[in-house]
Amino acid sequence: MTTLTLIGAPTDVGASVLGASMGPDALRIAGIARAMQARGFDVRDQGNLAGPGNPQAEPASGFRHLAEVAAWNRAVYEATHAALQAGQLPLLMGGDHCLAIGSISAVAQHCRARGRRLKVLWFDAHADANTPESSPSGNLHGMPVACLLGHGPAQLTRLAGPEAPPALQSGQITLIGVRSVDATEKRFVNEHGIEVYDMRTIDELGMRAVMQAALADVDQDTHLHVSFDMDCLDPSVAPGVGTGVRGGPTYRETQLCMEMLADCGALGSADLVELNPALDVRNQTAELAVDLLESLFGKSTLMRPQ
Ligand code: EXY
Ligand code: MN
Ligand code: MN
Ligand code: MN
Repeated sequence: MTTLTLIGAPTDVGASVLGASMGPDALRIAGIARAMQARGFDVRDQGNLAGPGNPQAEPASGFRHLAEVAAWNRAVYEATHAALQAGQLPLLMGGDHCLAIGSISAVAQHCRARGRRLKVLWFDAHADANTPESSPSGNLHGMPVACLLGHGPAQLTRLAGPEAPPALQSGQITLIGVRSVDATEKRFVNEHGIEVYDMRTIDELGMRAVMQAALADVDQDTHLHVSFDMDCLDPSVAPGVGTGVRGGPTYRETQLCMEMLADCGALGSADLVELNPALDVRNQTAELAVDLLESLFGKSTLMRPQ
């Protein structure tokens, strides 16, 4: 039986809208542990990591809260790496999306040491590909993709050690659901040749074809990491997020993504981030997140032929 480790990272230091710090407890209240047990996992909720509070400071030298973001990411890196080393499947409960720097750096280091191929699927309304030079806000939750590709401050690009290479090469990450991209991010994404299935592509091709293309190079030797920003969904179904953007995938389109990910059988780790209970209505976005995670971990309506 696989052990699924829940790691809570209750912080919003990477964002300017407050509230994502309450995400882990909202997921617990929505029954994440029971739902994952019902999927056949031995579930261990490690509780919440500890880290600095949110100073609510103005950006300095292009960043808001760099020291605090680095401290949280070090904690996330250590907890994620320890879970993987113990043969467990880590599920990071954010928290804002800056925390994926820590989780994915740990997954990358683990895969590198084992010679395993890593592929990251990044579900998001945003590209999260700003650098400190290009960011309009200084918010580090708008920069994790660039940091993981080696563009950013050393405190965040070298979590695996001073000599470690960038966590990812650009061919290892695919962005899905994107519809709010700064001009500078557009340039970064194009120059790095990052694979992006934006909302226009989803509209034109349909979610099934998009997911087939995104998963085309995933095989049984691939460690698949899913980094799921709740603002990927249309805000009409997921109101509990800090930076919602209209025109996102529907409930059913997102369920189809999760079901196709489960079918591919390569999932090794995941992040569920940007859930903001302060902006939610009766915890419905947390309940939706648990619903989607159930599908990601193999719940389907009917038995399906393999
Ligand atoms: N691109 C904007 C910025 O860098 O400030 C907005 C980023 C929002 C990021 C959210 C979590 O995905
Ligand atoms: Mn994001
Ligand atoms: Mn986002
Ligand atoms: Mn580069």
